[in-house]
Amino acid sequence: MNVPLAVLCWIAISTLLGIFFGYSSLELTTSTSIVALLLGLILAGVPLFLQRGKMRLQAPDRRQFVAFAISIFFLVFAVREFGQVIFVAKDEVRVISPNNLGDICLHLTQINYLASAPHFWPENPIFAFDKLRYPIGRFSRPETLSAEQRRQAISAIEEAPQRLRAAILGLSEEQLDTPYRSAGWTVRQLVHHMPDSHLNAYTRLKLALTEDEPALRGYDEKRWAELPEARTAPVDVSLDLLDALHGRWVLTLRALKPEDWQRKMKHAEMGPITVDTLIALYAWHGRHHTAHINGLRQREGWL
Ligand code: NI
Repeated sequence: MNVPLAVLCWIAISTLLGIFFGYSSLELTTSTSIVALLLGLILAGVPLFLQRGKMRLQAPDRRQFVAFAISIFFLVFAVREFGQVIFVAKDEVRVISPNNLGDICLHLTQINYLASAPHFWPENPIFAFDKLRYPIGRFSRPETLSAEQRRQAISAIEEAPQRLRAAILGLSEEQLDTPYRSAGWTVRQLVHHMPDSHLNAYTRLKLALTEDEPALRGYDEKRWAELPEARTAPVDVSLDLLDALHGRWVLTLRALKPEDWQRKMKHAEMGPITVDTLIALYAWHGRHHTAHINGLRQREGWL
């Protein structure tokens, strides 16, 4: 490994560590930046250090000397130019003209976002579209749940039908046929999607409890939601279906033995999952779609 390669590795490793710190709870601060630079230096320097016996320093020939002198000249020039367009004023990094350096302003903004809240998603307003689509955040997958987390997940599943009823209470037929976001499902499609999805979830639970690591068959939820009855049927049909289904589902869950929670199944998209992961997913799923409707009501002032 030669010196220029080691310097490139130092920059790359330090950058990756900086990004890691930025996303972690440690955050990107002056001290974590210094740690990232030092760790990068050590990791990139180790191969050089190990090779030190094999390396022999030779006096540079004339051509190497000229190349070295040109590099130093260019470096001084570049640092001076950058120093003029990028400067620090009152603890803030500023750029003289946003048009000067192409997308350097964008990169500085992104570094700023990484270094100081709000982070990239979902708090950052740049990602408002994601906020509409994932109002309670994306599902984060647990492998196991504590007894308390299971209790909460089962309660969420138990309450889901009445929360959905409350979310659409008093909406007119026209309001029910309004998409919750542009190019998204209508409220009616969301309501009919809930039993579509949860009937599959209930079946999956039963399969996991009665078979050895069953392979779960996926289904095309988008096409289910586009079938004629899913776009037009009265919402009460699905609300009643959901009441009965969740009643039976919760009875099943409350009767599970401790060892049942770790029974496995092979999910089409998620790979092998446990019963714990399954109930966490559907506790999230009910809240996720109900929040779509509540968010629409709030934005449209249908309160
Ligand atoms: Ni869904």
